[in-house]
Amino acid sequence: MNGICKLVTLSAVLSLTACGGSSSSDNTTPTSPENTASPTTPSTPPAASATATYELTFTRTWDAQTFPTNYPSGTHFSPVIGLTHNEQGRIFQRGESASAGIISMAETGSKAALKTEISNIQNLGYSNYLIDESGISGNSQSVSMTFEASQNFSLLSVVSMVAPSPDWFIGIDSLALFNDGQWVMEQTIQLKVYDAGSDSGVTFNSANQETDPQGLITLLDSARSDTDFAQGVHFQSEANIGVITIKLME
Ligand SMILES: [Ca+2]
Repeated sequence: MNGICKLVTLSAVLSLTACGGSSSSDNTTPTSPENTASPTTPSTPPAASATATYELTFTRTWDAQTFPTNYPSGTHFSPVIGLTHNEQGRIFQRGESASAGIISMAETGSKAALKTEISNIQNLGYSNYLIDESGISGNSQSVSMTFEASQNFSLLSVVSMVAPSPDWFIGIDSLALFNDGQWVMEQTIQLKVYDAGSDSGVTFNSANQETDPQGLITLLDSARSDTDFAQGVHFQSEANIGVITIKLME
């Protein structure tokens, strides 16, 4: 019971008096988690809040020391764009074709086409929150933002172009923020580099070279003379190019 009280306290949705109440109200009820969670038990703790606000911090770990091969000048990450959504509201998926909006973001850093696509997703009822923020410019190491989620739209997807690059980007596809009836308190996501499948350039500064027909979204693989990436991370150290941390705000 102590453990359950602790969990409930951490969730910040129920006062301690409810734990006391449940422990004294019904002596015949076993205190198994199963029973406590039953929706038909009168002493069931109230459900988690319908909505949640998170702080998201995106930090680059990409530099000339960790990824030396053909490290370009002017490195940065394009403006961050994303959404909270349901299962139908995905904006990209590894192994699938990238949308025009994802391609535009991955090749040029432009958010315009992807914003239109997200607007369409919202009109279909699959999302109600747009993330539209700055990226990591050349002279900074990180960027922070807040976003909102709701139980109906509890998946997080965000993307940003690795720049300069032919069609490479980092992203999170459908991270679950609401698990087992509770909002995720904090999570760190090591970012891998994706290839959007629309440009066949092999180094950061390759000239435009359209992939025709368009390929699928993959983790970035590279010849050793072109970049240090294999399966989206450093081929040897497995270092990541960046990291995103999300924290539930009280
Ligand atoms: Ca490519």
